[in-house]
Amino acid sequence: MSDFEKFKDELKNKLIKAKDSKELDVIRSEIFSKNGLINSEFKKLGSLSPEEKKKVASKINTAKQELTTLLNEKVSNLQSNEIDERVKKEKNDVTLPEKDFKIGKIHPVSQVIDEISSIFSEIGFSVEEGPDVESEYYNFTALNTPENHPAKDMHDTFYIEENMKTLLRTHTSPVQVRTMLKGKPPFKIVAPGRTYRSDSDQTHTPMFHQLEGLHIDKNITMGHLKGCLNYFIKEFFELDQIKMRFRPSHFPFTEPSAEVDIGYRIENNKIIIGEGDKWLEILGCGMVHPNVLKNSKVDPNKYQGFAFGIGIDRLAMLKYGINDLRSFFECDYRWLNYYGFDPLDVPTNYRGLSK
Ligand code: 2U9
Repeated sequence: MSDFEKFKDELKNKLIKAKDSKELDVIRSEIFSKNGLINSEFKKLGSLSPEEKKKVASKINTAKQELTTLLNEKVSNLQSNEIDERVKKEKNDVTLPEKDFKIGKIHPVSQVIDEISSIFSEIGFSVEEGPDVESEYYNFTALNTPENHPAKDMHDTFYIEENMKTLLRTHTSPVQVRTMLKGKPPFKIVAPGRTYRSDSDQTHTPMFHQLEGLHIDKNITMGHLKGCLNYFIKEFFELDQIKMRFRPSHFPFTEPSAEVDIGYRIENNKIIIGEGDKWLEILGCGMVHPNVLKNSKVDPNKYQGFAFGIGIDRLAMLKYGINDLRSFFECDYRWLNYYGFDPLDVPTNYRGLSK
């Protein structure tokens, strides 16, 4: 056996025994580099006769072919072994419980709904809920809204059916009507939830949140309404004193109706609530219209009361310094991490609402 044959067999054995791609790289160089087996053998051809040259060159080419095939097989075997090893090592059992636990955050809108519900529960209001998909009757007719009222227009209301009998509620007021129809006075409730209007710009989103209140009993007056809202605003902004004013307004479901403004001023680019000579509108209210009481099977000669409506999203922006309404609905985890609240800190008036 020639030296060439011996060296070739040696390299074949090495290839068979190679355990990883590093060993293969060394062997590849012993075969194919400038001074490797194949090139060294080709260099010797110059000193041979033409016939011998042909014979030996053919032998070298056959050996080159054999070694190339063996090397390629080995590369592909080792690669699939390495992949199998990695899969075994890095295997992830998705059914196992999460170890690296990240605590979720409460959205500022949910936090503010909880805060306001807690404030009103302190003075005897309970929380009622109702469906988002409502009938035209509970959303408009029962609330004394005339047939030609602009709010009923297709451009403002999302109708679910062509006949305009089913819609996405434009306010939470149907909840109060439903509550009165299924019970007997007195009523002292708040109704938080999602509401919908066909409106979308910098300060309006097609879905927004409201919290409405209703207090019906014998001898309830505007004085009770004023006291109740003054208490609410002070508690909500966590202040001892608040400057507030009632401005006459109009809603079909209340008479008289008013909008409530609170005083504020700007100091070092920051808004200071409760004092100052600027006014900010924060809610609407009024004494429930006798027609609404009649439609809710409550006798307006025996009972009367007040109602109010609060836009939650705007209030949340104001209290927590959030300046883009649309960020509420973008589901950006980093935003929620920054503006969200700890799920274990349930707001109560005793402990401080937003501590
Ligand atoms: C019943 C009777 C009366 C609820 C009221 C308002 C005034 C009001 C707005 C506040 C901001 C809507 O989100 S907002 O744009 N709401 O101004 N809401 S009185 O009156 C009712 C509700 C139910 C049975």
